[in-house]
Amino acid sequence: KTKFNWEDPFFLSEQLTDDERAVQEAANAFCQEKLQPRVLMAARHEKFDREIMNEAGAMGFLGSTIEGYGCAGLNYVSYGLVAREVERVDSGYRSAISVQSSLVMHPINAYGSEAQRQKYLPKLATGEWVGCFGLTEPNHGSDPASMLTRAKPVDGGYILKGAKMWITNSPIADVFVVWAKLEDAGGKVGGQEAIRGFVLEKGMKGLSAPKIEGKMSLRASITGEIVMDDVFVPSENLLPNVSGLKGPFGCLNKARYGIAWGALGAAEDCWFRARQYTMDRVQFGRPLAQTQLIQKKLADMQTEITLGLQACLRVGRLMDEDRAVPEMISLIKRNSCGKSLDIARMARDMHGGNGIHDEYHVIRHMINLETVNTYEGTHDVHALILGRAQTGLQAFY
Ligand code: TGC
Ligand code: FAD
Repeated sequence: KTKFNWEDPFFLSEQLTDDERAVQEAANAFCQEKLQPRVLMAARHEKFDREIMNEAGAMGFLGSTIEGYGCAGLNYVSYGLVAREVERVDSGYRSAISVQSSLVMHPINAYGSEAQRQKYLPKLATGEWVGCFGLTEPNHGSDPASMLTRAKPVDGGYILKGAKMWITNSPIADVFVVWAKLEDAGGKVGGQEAIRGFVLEKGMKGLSAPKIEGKMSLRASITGEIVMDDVFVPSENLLPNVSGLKGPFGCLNKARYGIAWGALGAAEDCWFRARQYTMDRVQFGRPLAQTQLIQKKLADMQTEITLGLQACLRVGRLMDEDRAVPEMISLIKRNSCGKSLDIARMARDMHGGNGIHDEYHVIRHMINLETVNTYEGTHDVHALILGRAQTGLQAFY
C-alpha cells in the first residue's frame, strides 16, 4: 500500500532516472560534507573561499551541461538537481557555480569560436579559472538595452569603455564575459542589435574589478564592479556568433532555470529546520508543532515546495527535449523565488528570537533570497514578461 512521504509528497525522486538520482546523491553528499561546514563563517565574515570552485570543478558541476572540453555533459534536469543541493546550503555558493556555468561557459560554448572554446572551457571546467558576466550597469539593471558600455573598433580589436555593477565573482575573476554596444566607424551605435559579447581577461590594461563591500545579503558570494577604462580587447576575443540582447538573454534562460530549482533548495532547508525546531521547542506545555498555526505554516511550506519542484522538473524535461521557451522559465523563476522568500520569512518567524541568529541558518537563507528574488530579472519584471505574453501588450515603458 502506498504511504505518504511528507518530505517528498509526490515522489519526485521516483520521477528521476537512475543517472539523475546518482547526480543528486553525489551533489547532496558534496554539499553537506564540504560546503555546509564552511558556510556559517563565510557568511558571517563575508568571505568567499576560492577553493570551492576547484572542488566544484572536480565534481563536474562547472559547465555540467556542456559536451566535451572536460565538461560532464549532464542533462538539464541534473543541472537543476545540483543547483537545488548547492542552494540548500547557500544561495551564494549556487550563484558562484551558476554564473560560471550558465553565464560564462555557456556563451563561450554557444556563441564562441572553436579557438575560444579550446582556450577557455577546459580551465573554467576545472575551476582553475573563475569567470564573471557583466550585463548590469550602475544606471541600467532591469533595462539592459539602454546600457552605456561601448566598444569602439580599432586596428586589431576594440576599445571597451564603461562600467558594470553588481557582478558576481568579478573581484576574483580571470575571465570576464562583458556585453557592450559596438560603435560603427562614425562612432554611432544602432539599437539592441549592436550589443555584442566580449571575453576580457584579468590583467588587461585599464580593467579593474573592485569588490562591493557591505552587502547584507549573499555574503558568502563575492560581488564587485567591472571598470573598463579604454581596455584594448583583441578581435579574437569578440564572441562571433551572436548579436543583440538575445545573446545575454540566451545565457539568462539557463541561469534562471537553475535558480528556480536552487531557490526551492533553500526553501526546503528552511522548511526542514522549522519543522524540527517546532517539534523540539515546547511552549505552553506542548511542542510548538502541536499548534494549529504552526501546522498550517508547515502545510503551506510543504505545498508550495512540492508544487514548485514539480514545475521545475517539468520545465527541465522540456529543456532536455529542446521545447522550453523563455516565458516558462520566467514563470518558474518568479514562482520559486517569491515562494521561497515567503517560506524563509515564515521559518524565521517560527524560530522566534533564535531565528535571527546565524547559527540557526534560516535568516541567512531569508536575506540571501532577497537577492535571488531580485537578480536575473526581478519578481515584478518576470510578471511583466508573463503579462506581455498573455495580453500582447508590453507594460515596461
Ligand atoms: P525585448 O524587446 O523583450 O527583447 C529584445 C531581444 O531579446 C530577445 N529576448 C530573449 N531571447 C532569448 N531569451 C530570452 N529570455 C529573451 N528575452 C528577450 C528578444 O526576442 C529580442 O530579440 P530580437 O531578435 O527580436 O530583437 O527587450 P526589452 O528591452 O523590452 O527587455 C525587457 C526585459 C524585461 C525582458 C528584459 O530587459 C529583462 O529581462 N530584464 C531583466 C534584466 C536581467 O535579468 N538582468 C540580469 C543580469 S545578470 C544577473 O543578474 C546575474 S546574477 C547571477 C548569480 O549571481 O547567480
Ligand atoms: P532596477 O531595475 O532599478 O529596479 C528597481 C525596482 O523597480 C525593482 O523592484 C523592479 O522590479 C522595479 N522595476 C523596474 N522596471 C520596472 C517597470 N518597467 N515597471 C515596474 N517596476 C519596474 N548583474 C550582472 O550583470 N551580473 C551578475 O553577475 C550579477 N550578480 C548580482 C549579484 C547580486 C548580489 C545582486 C544584488 C545583483 C546582481 N546582478 C548582476 C544585478 C541584477 O541582475 C540587478 O540588480 C537586477 O536585474 C535589477 O536591476 P537593478 O538593481 O538596477 O534594479
